[in-house]
Amino acid sequence: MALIEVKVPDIGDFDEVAIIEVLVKAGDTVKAEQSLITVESDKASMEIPSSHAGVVKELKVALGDKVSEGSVVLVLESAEAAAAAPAPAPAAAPAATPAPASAPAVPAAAPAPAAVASAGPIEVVVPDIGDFDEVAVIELLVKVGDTVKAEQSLITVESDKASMEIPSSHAGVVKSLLVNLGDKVSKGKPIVVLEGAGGGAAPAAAPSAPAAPAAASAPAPAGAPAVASAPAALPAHQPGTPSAALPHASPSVRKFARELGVPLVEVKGSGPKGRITQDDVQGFVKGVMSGDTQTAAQKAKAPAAAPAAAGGAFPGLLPWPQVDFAKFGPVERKDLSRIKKISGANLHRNWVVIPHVTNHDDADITDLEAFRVQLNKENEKSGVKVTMLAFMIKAAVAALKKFPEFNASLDGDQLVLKNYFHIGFAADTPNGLMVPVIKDADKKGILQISQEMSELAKKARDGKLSPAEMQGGCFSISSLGGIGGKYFTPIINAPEVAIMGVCKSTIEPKWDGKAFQPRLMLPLSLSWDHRVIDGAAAARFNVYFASLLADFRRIAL
Ligand code: CAO
Repeated sequence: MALIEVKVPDIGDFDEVAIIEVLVKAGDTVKAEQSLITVESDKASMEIPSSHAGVVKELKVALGDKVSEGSVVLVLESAEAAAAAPAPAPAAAPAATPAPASAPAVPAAAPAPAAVASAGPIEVVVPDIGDFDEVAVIELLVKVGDTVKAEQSLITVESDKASMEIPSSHAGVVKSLLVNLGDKVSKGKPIVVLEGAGGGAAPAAAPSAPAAPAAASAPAPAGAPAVASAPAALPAHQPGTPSAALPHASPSVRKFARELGVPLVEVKGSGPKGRITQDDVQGFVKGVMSGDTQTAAQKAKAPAAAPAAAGGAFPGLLPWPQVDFAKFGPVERKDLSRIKKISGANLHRNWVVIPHVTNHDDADITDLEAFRVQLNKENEKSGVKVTMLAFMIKAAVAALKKFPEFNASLDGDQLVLKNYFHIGFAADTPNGLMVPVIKDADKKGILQISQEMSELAKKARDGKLSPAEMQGGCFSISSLGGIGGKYFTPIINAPEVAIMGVCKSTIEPKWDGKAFQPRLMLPLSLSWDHRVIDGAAAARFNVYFASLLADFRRIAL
């Protein structure tokens, strides 16, 4: 084990940048390139990644510290040979390194602003933004007709690990905007055309607070590309009047907000300088869901315009009860696990957004269970145990093939029909619910599926599932069969459109036309998205699924 000092790599012209987030703590295991801290200057924020994998032995920095190239961030106990590691090499931190090099004030591209104050049309281009080849435009900070000062921010761009504002090289009036939200830009790409500065805009001597001037002219969606790209995420929430303040958040928080469809402009930041943290975004989601998140603008407007809207997101709903539980008896408080917070937010969104319907049915698995028991006896030595879930995954593939609209996702007015068959299964873990995905289940046999399932379930319980192992699912199965119960309503795992819930099989008397026979019956609960699937199709899907389990030979038909 070697002790390695992880240092701030070359962060360009930035002399001293403030640490605004510390993303790891002593004892954490980090991967190479995992982000350790977020630093921020006036116009850019970036995450500083680890140059090595290892365990954090000691943190050498704290929130608010100023760091520059070579500052030691932490000491890592690493199995990697120190020699093999290019210490704080930029190679280990490709995304973080170049970003700020030119981000602050467009040194190369910016001629003296006053000199061009009255010139004709001027194209402002993206300056040298280091090694970044293509970065996405995530905010448009000006609109046609706006008067901008030199060095006023025009757009915000973002890569994986850094976001930066691109300032204007000149003062002037915006004649046309040459980029749109979501566009990819790189050095030299024209952003706006400016016409000679009017009035007092020319002496752009004070490129001070970057956010303020931009905000003054920020168009409605500024800072909230998430709203534009993911309107379905929090549809019940009525965005208020755009805030006058630019949202201040790190790239990872922006990404998190985008994934949840949270408009950052409406989130109140609790971090330094009003910075929005992940907790703020989560709090916002909770508030929206409980009807308790109104912007100041909405609140101000509410009494006159919508007196009934006390519930905010859900007009007419009472606010969430605020109870002092300790009044009634002893209590203790426990933080929700990270997984619970994330899965909770997703489940809540899915439940609120998707019009769920659940059809219940039963499958006669008497013969299949006998076959499964027999199979396990034969395979005792292999160590691979086959449970009913593996058969259900195969049955799900066959049913998806027969009913393709179940193997689909909604994308606006279009249905994306998938020609692959990746099946997720809900796994109960000490930290909460996870859904690993068996990829290409159509190409795998029962034994291989069983083996993969037990490996993925173990990884889930050990907290070792990679994001890739939870992505790409077409349809999910949530089996409570090993626990008990009869029927339940599983929540659809968006963007999938259906999920099969399964409970414990029991022996029940079934009438065969002459007498009651003891049959092993498996309760099925299929939840489906009524925007995509009709009740009749859902009933047919269930009947077909059950018929496959009743006679598994049908799978081969
Ligand atoms: N009926 C009766 N018995 C069943 C059954 C069913 N439908 N499904 C499984 N069983 C039995 C198994 O055969 C096994 O019995 P033995 O130990 O005697 O062999 C036992 O129950 C335990 O099975 P298992 O749960 O270990 O295996 P599985 O393949 O059925 O499930 C996994 C694996 C990971 C899905 C499961 O462990 C799990 O986490 N389930 C919970 C999923 C969940 O939380 N869903 C809710 C989501 S919504 O909040």
